Parts: sequence; structure tokens; C-alpha cells
Amino acid sequence: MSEFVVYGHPGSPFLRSVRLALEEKGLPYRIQRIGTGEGRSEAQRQLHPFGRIPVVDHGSYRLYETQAILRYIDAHVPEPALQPASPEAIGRMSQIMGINDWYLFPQVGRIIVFQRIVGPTLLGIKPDEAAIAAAVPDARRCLGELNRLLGDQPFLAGDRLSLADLMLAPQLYYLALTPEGAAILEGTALMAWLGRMNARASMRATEPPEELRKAA
Ligand SMILES: N[C@@H](CCC(=O)N[C@@H](CS)C(=O)NCC(=O)O)C(=O)O
Repeated sequence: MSEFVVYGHPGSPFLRSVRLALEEKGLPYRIQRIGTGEGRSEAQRQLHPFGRIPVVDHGSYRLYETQAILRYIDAHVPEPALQPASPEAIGRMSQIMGINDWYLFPQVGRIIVFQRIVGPTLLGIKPDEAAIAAAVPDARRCLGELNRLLGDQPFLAGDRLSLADLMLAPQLYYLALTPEGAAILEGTALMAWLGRMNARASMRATEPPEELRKAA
């Protein structure tokens, strides 16, 4: 099996989701670091026309968009399966991954996590308290809905680990470090799920750089 090359910054929650899938499958990979300053450089546009991370090379095959990468990894190495078999669980997994991409990251993570953790640590900016306060209702809505969908199941899409857990855990890891996220998550089933995810070897092997863990 040829090595996967994962382009990006080790602090990125999307990049961590890709690493989690590779770790859970036991696949060889290396990170090719792209710093934040280079985020919009011409070099990165060669890799990703929309200037985002992560991007993955596997041999001569190149792929971007985290959902696509996760599904590629799972299709490539079927065991352990990271996608459920039942139509209902497939639907739930896909729905939760969509909630991340359409609501949780753009409305919540990209504001609260950026303002509290990423911006101050990597870019030296002061948190914009008004922007954070404006995002709190969205955070309540997103986390409340994810908590409802989780219910009393062990994993987000049912009884087994799936791509939905790998997509959401890195995002909620950061949110739980912020005072706003921690207050909303306190005592919820979602917080207990995050605790179980954080205990997995794949999560421990992919912790973000220390300065980002300590920032909020
Ligand atoms: N839809 C993309 C989103 C990836 C994304 O937004 N990554 C962030 C880092 S966590 C990024 O590239 N940010 C750079 C920017 O916003 O300019 C995916 O699923 O891969």
C-alpha cells in the first residue's frame, strides 16, 4: 500500500478527520505541512483550487474535500468498515457530515474556534467578542441537534464507529476547549461521546499542536 500524503496544517480539524481514518485503518501516511501564511498562495491553489486544506495524494491520485477523502479511504481498505450497512444508519451518517459542512463549521467553528483559539495563537489577533456572542445561538442549535441525533447511542450513526464520528470529533474537540462550547456541552450525551472519542488511540495519536490545545 503506497503512503498517503496529507497536505495541510496539523491544527486543522478537517485534516485531523483524515488522519483519524488513516489511523483507524492502520494505513501509512505523512503530513506535508502547509503553513497558515501560505494559506492562499499560488502553490496551494495548485493543490486545491479553493485554497482550503486538507488535500491528499495517494500514488498519482489526488483528492480534496474531507468527506470525499474519508469515503475514498474507507472504499480503499474495507476493514474495519467506517460506513454502516443499514440504509437508516447510512442516511444518519451522511446527514451528520452534512451538518458539519453546512452549519457547524461555517456558523460555529469558523467563528468561535477561530476567534478563541486559531486566530490568537496562529495570527496574533484579539478575539472579536461581538462575533463570538453572535455565533452562540448557532452553536446552541447545532450542538442541540447533534445531541438529539446521538440520543443514547454509543456513536453518532448507531452502534459502530463511522465517518460521522471521525468528522465531528475534531470539530467538537476544539469547541469544547472554548468557554462557550464547554458551557453548551456540559452534562450532555454529546460531551460523554466526545470523552469516549478522545480516549481512542486514533484521537490520542493526532492531538493538535500544544499551543492550540492550551489557547482558549
Ligand atoms: N469543505 C472543505 C473545508 C475545509 C476547510 O475549510 N479547511 C480549513 C481549515 S480547518 C481551511 O482550509 N481554511 C482556510 C481558509 O479558510 O482560508 C473540506 O471538507 O475539506
